[in-house]
Amino acid sequence: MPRWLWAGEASRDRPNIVLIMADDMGFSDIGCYGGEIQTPNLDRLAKEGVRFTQFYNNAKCSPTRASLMTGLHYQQVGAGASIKMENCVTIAEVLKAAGYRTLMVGKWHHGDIPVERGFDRHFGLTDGCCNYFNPGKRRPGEKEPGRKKPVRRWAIDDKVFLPYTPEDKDFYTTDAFTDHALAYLDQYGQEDRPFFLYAAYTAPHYPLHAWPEDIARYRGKYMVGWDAIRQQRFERMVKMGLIERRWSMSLRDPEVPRWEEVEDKEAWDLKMAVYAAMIDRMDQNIGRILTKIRELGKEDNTLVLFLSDNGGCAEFVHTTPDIPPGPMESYRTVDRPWANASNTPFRKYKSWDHEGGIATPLIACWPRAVEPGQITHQVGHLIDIMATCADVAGAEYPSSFGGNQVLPLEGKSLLPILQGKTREGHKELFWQYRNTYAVRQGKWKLLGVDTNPWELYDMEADRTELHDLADEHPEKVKELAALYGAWAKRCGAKPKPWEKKRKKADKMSALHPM
Ligand SMILES: [Ca+2]
Repeated sequence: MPRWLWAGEASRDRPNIVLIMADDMGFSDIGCYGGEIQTPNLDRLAKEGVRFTQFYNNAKCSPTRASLMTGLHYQQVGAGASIKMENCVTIAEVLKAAGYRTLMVGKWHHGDIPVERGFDRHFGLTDGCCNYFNPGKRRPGEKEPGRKKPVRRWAIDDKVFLPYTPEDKDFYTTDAFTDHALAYLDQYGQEDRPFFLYAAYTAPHYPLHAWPEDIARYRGKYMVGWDAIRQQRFERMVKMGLIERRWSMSLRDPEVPRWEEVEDKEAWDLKMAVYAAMIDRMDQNIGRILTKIRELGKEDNTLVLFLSDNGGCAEFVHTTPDIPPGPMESYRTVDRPWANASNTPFRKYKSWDHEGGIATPLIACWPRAVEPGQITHQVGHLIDIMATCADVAGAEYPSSFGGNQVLPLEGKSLLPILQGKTREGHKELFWQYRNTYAVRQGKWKLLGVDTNPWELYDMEADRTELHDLADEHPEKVKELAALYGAWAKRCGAKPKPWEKKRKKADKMSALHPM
């Protein structure tokens, strides 16, 4: 007897939806994806729900958020802190029209603000990143907050702050976002209608900021070094059934030294300890949300989704090179060696369309409807989240909204997968971010970077993208390249100088086959 008894009863007993996103978190950071970071709350969600092993994002903060919110490709709607999304509706607009209470905390990263795009309430950052302890101006008696940009935009409902300086001396974004989420649930959680809560944490995006007690729990744990951490994660992932041993783990990034050769090991240990503490703290806060939902008596019919917006980040942004990571006055990144470990077993990072950039954990838990303890290898993409939310809510995805045309939905509902069935997946999936671009069709993935020759990978045999088969399958390269070109044209992946070079490079390689 299937447990998803709501079928046909959508209008009477629609689920609450809680969508939680981490920022710049690697594929294997959390415990239930092989990480050594303690994430008991996410691990419990995984145990009681389904883990996806081939779920994809858009490799970068705002492109991911645009697709996530709209079910479209970000190139169709626009993405960026100063860009207003067009030709689309948001999940909040669709669910609000269907009678949901729509709530958001955390990072938005679009040019409009959440309450203009279907959310009843919002507290958080509308920009790309900020100081965790004080996103605003220096407060009396305190040091200057570390920062990259002078001002970060923030919003509380319809009020915009440039910047937001919290009064609370114990302010920390991850905690504050959750405090507001819990206040919203206290206020609206018992209404006679379902709620949609979008909690977009900024953790563990730089700067590396965490509470001392959380850092202390990881200090020294990373003295084993990144080579050992990568190997340990790989072994755990194989054992969990998330990856296959026959895909060799990617080699250490060639720009990263062997741990044995590293000086300042304690400084490197501190970096990863702070990063781990940020994820640990996020998990503690996710626990607070889950507890609140249980207290409201709504756990059974609440769909919780958790994912990351892009892979681990290798960027080097140290505006305070003399201040160690952790406190408010510092501004540091975790850097390439540890990002390489975060993305175990994959290659590359945030901003790349290799698996290290676009593969994310996705956990879905819904006690009433989802069989516990599943792992699925079915392929999905964040354009599917809108379709899934509309599907479970019995909500209509409109063809126009507020007098504006809305582009047809690109995503497909994940509900069959949640029900343990095989879904008819996407024929192809596409990515493009700046000078990196890719298409996946079944087991094949075609990948381009700048004007380098196309790379072709068999994802069934080689998910870690170590064996380029482009020379062995020129027809497949040609077919997928044509599909990519048609998609880029249809969706407005804008021509860039590198695209002209790409065409020229293809022409040259056709003339001069290697
Ligand atoms: Ca991000």
